[in-house]
Amino acid sequence: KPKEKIELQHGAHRTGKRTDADMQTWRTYGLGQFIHWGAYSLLGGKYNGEYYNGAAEWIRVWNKVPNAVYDNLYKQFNPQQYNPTQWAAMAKQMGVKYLTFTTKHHDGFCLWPSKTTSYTIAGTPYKKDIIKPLVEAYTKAGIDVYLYFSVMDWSHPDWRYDLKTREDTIAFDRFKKFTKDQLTELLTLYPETKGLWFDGTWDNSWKKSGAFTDSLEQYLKALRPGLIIGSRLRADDLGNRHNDANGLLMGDYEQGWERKIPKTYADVHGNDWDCVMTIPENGWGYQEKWLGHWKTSNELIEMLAQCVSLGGNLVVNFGPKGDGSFRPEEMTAAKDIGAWMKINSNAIYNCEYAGWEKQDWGYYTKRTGENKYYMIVFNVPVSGSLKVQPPRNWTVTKATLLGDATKNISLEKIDYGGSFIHLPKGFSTGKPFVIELETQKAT
Ligand code: JFZ
Repeated sequence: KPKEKIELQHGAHRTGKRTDADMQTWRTYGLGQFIHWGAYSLLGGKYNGEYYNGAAEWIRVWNKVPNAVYDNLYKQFNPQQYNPTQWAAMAKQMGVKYLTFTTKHHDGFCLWPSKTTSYTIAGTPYKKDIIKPLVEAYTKAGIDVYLYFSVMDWSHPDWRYDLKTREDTIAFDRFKKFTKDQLTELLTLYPETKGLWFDGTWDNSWKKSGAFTDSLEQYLKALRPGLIIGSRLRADDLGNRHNDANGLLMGDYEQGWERKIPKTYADVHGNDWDCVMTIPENGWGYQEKWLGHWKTSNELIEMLAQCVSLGGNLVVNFGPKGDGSFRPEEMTAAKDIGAWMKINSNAIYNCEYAGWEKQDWGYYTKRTGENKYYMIVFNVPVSGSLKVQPPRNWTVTKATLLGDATKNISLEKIDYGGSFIHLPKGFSTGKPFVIELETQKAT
């Protein structure tokens, strides 16, 4: 943050959070699903018999698949197992409230029948639009849909990484129009879209286009009032991204929490935010072999608890195979998370940062607009007693185990307005569990 305010024409246009109904809904989600699907899914991180452990959607660049080979892959895209109704049912069972889906990744392949290029789903043996039935199925299941869109486009002759010559500028102007046309198509074809998730906006060409990024955002929001766009779209007059030169967020929520989670509430700087997370270490698109560590369901549930406890949402990524089916590990994660959510989702949906002193047993969340607090417990102390220390003048009046209200959880008042929650002897669920606290504030 600079000492003196820098005059910007294309900086943040708002201080603080959005307060409208659409953004309030976004805050209640808690859990989301990301899906990366495209031509790269056909390779599954493998080329010429060799596996590689980078992000599978980057294989064209990182594993040096010849462009002529990669750019023709889509002619084999024919996902006979693609069943959007089933996808939505799986997501619903898992308990997700929003989906972000790749309409076009860095390779430029469009999963909708765009009129702006021939590099689309219409040119595949499958032919049919992928996006429309997906948006419809998820919307019908009560899950909000957000569209991922990569600005960077390896397939387009006018894409530039930087603008060094007059020719670059002329080409990139054409590219801007192409981008705007594609986005117009998406919002027109899929009017249920709640927001756009931008990516591939880190290059100098885009950073030098602050005025355009600003006008594009305003145009899209006028086209679809209430539209939600994170901080990865714009650049300010000076090429700053996410936060403008005055340290203010440009966008409706902070989009920089990628595969990492804030540790404290101070880390989120008062912004709305979500964290997008892969199950394997760094793979978004389908990888035939998960090399390295991949997260267990309990790890993912802990990440969910941590995110919601700090006022954010967790978005878990899935990378379906080229044929449209999900790998068993992902189906298991979805099932486990869903089973947990079935009992404990009161501590996730419509919950926010609680503001109570963090304890070592796990994470607090608080139901928005109510005096209900939740303890999401991951580590039971050897003593079997969980300490709760509300701020001054608050008291806990009742503690109940979610999923089994008959379990004898006793509440003992201790010094400084705190309490101990005593668990029954030998209590263990083998899973994280949640204790709901009813509380009162002395007046
Ligand atoms: C981007 C993509 O390159 C990747 O393929 C995937 O789609 C992911 C969701 O987004 O990767 C990024 C983007 C930004 C950061 C890191 C990886 N970042 O800001 O640290």
